Amino acid sequence: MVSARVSRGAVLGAVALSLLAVPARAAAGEPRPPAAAGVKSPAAAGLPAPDTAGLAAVLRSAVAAGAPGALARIDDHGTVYRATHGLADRGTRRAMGAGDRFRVGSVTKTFSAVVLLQLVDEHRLTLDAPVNRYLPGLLPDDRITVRQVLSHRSGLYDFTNDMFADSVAGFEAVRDRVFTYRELVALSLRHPRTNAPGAAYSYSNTNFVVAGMLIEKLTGHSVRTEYEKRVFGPLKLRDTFYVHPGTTIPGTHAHGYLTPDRAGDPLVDSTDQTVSWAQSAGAIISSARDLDTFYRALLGGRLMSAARLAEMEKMNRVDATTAYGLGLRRRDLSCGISVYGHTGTVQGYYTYAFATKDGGRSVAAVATTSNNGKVLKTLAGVLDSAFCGKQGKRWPEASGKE
Ligand code: REY
Repeated sequence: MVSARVSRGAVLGAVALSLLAVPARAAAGEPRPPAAAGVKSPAAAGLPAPDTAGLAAVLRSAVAAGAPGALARIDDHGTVYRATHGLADRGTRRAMGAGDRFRVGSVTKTFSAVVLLQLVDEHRLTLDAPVNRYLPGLLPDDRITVRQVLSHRSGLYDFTNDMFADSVAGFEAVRDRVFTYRELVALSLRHPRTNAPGAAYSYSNTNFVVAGMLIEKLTGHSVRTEYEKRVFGPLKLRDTFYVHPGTTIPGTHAHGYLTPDRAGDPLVDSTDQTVSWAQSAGAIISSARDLDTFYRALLGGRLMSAARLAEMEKMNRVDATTAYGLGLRRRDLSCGISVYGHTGTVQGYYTYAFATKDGGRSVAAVATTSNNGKVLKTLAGVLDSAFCGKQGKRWPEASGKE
């Protein structure tokens, strides 16, 4: 039986504890929560309390299913819950730390969408204009609009399907590669479009490569400069970086381990890579604290006008429990609550980062493997634990059984 210790203050330092769930007031210096600390907004009052034991069980199950480590953090109107399990580094056997940095994969797409929606607010970009108005001749169909790109309805084929058909060989072939955006778009255009512009949702990294090109074209700056100036800086995201084409994660971080396709083959330490295959579609590095801050700020209306946020939150249904807006997902949870955020997959890391519609409560979690569907499915349980409380689905104990 794993003990879950609960106390106020900073994370308990005792590494002997394999799991900590620590509610604490947001430390001084952290961005102010939307409501005064300790004062529950009406929305928060309507939400069940987070299920910290459930959160702990989800992380244990993710590790039992093959992730070397996992962490999660809930920010709820100034109260913070942190949980960790397993190892940050299999080499040194350092335990996972609640503040460890990691690669967030496609959570990057929300950051890219935020920059573009700010440019819409500044009248420098029109969502329903064709991409080719800003990037003449880039796409083979003048009808493809910016809005279709940001909502994955452009029909542009996802070039990563070919790239990672063999997970380890595909990864090793691009680990140190530096691609231009145009090279990535060219890989996509070798294939026919998956649908006519606007006709269907089809998730594709190519869309957010185009998003990065739009950012650079319209601003005259790198995406890194724009992320820093518009989001990382104003929100004081001290753990958040865009280092492309650098290959290392600055500071204390969790190692990521890619699961090979062949059962029984050893995990591959995939921490260091350029992530040049993703760039503005997936190369941001962050921490659970910063992702919680980011989504609370976004949904709380602090990153763009209310009208632009409403555009971002206009959803097309994807499946029974998921819908997609502009660089933003909605997940409809078992208890009837819908939350907004994004998932991310980059070799060695699965990330979930979601918040309530008013931004009052957010959760971010990572498990440090990928290419392991069982871990991905298990980690989704953090959403139920964070937002549905004890009304959420029950998650299995450390046996790893689903
Ligand atoms: C790319 C392959 C995943 C990951 C991807 N990530 O598109 C973007 C996202 C940034 O949506 C890789 N899968 C894995 C394979 C499958 O290699 N053969 O699981 O690490 O987050």
